[in-house]
Amino acid sequence: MTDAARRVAEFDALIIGAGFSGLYQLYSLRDRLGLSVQVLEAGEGVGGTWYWNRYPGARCDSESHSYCYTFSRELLEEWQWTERYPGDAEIRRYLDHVADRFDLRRDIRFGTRVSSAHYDAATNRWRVTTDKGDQFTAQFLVTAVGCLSTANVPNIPGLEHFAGRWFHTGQWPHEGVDFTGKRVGQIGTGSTGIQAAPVIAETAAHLTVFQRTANYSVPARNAPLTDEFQRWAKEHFDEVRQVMHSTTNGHPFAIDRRCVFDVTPEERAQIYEAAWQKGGLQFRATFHDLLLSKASNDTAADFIRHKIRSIVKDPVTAEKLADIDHPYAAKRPPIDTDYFETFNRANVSLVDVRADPIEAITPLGIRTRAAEYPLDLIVFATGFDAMTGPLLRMDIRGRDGLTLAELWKAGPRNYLGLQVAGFPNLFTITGPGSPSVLCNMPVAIEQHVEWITDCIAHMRSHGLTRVEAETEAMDGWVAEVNAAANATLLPQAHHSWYLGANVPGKPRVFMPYAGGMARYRKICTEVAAKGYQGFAFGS
Ligand code: N01
Repeated sequence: MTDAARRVAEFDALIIGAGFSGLYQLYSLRDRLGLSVQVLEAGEGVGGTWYWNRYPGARCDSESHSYCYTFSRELLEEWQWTERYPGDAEIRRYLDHVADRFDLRRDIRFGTRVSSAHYDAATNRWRVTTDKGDQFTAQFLVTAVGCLSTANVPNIPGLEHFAGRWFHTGQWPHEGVDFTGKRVGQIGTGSTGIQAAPVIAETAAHLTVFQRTANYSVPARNAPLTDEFQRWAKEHFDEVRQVMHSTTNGHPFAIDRRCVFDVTPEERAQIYEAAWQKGGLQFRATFHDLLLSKASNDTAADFIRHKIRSIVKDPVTAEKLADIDHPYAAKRPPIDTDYFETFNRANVSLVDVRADPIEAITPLGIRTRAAEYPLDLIVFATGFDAMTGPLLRMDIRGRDGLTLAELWKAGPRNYLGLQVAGFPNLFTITGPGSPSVLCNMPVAIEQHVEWITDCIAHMRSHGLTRVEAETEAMDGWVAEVNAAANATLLPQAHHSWYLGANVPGKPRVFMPYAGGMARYRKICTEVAAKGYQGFAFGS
């Protein structure tokens, strides 16, 4: 093949990303519909988020028997998870197995980052360009880029002069990092930092955790899965899936119907204690109204603060950790293995950078207003330019050259989180405006992939070549997304990444759809049943 021939390759569909979403979308479009499909993936392997996030302690907060595909009975039968929560390496093994089992790799081009995607109305095709200058065209373009894949390294003056090494947790070196005997500074105490700190502390000479916002956390209680549970999960998978499809968050447990003040204070304390002992995100499911009523939420928040004070021996450190300024679960609630216990170690200290802000990174370490902390390594557990970041870092242009960046400059706008008016035949898996990050991700991903696949099948069987969200439907959905968030306590965490508040200059808009996965699924199904109401087709 000549260079010229190799450089413009034509497909029915292009998919950007080979994580959970991209793999299933490839399988669905290629093996169910018979389309010619190419996946473009920046990494050198499959896994998406899990390809990059290899930081110490990386583990999923969804329980393993629910953190998987459900579309294939054979796959469910043959795969065996080993722990209550899957670690990052086990998830990569799972996705490698899926890629091999369904022979997906032959249609994935690795080491290829998409830099631009432009819609050409004359041909009704997307023209996609990569960082290597290769070009592809396709009728359909599906972004499977993940919600948390654009690392956010804060712009702290002096980083370039730091004499030690630094890492962002979301771009962790594949060979690992040896902390032995090192003075380590960790910035960030979100889900990632809370997982990483206990593991780093095991080998580091000293770990200094720089905390800007104190955070709730509940023990994960991770453990190997017993044979009995593994058998049960396989035998009862239909029931488990039924629960996952009927709840707000797509997890395999129901949310209790009782409200906080339906029970006595003694019963409530017992319920919280039982959930604390059981561990995991179920803590959030103890009462129906935890995210609806501030007074109700306060009871859970107080319970956790009390736990923090009882675990952490130094009262000054305990107070800094328990001084939490937002409702419980209004930010994504972390779960942990010995996070608060870690602060009882002699080699771990906590710096409250809200009281004593970081001013600079020096060649020696981190300098706050009041002190300088000499360090060999800095770990940025500082999160992501979430949801919109992975889309906007590509130059996406729709009809008449309209850029996605321009359309979204005041915040994301789309219909059902799936399509944007002005961008025909572009589908965004788990895009902003869909439940995605508020949900057990594989549940949200399967629903989106299947909806997109059905929509394309509908088009092909009706001789339609173009689908596009209508502007009115898009505006209505943006209002719906705002209303759903405002009906909860979620927007009360003013510094949350759900609101884009962690990235300077990003519009403060609540991005995911907070109306619940089950409700969202119903809306999407009804829209399709009504002839794809709110979408315009062309041929
Ligand atoms: O990121 P985060 P994350 N100076 O944005 C702090 C998913 N996840 O990577 O809160 C000082 O939550 C920031 O402080 P503040 C999950 O959905 C899943 O931890 O902005 N500090 C915060 O403490 C999760 O929610 C799993 O004041 C700075 C931290 O850095 C999402 O990923 C595991 C700072 C960032 O917390 C993101 O979690 C892990 C600065 N300049 C993550 N900038 C599993 O299920 C930021 N911070 C496995």
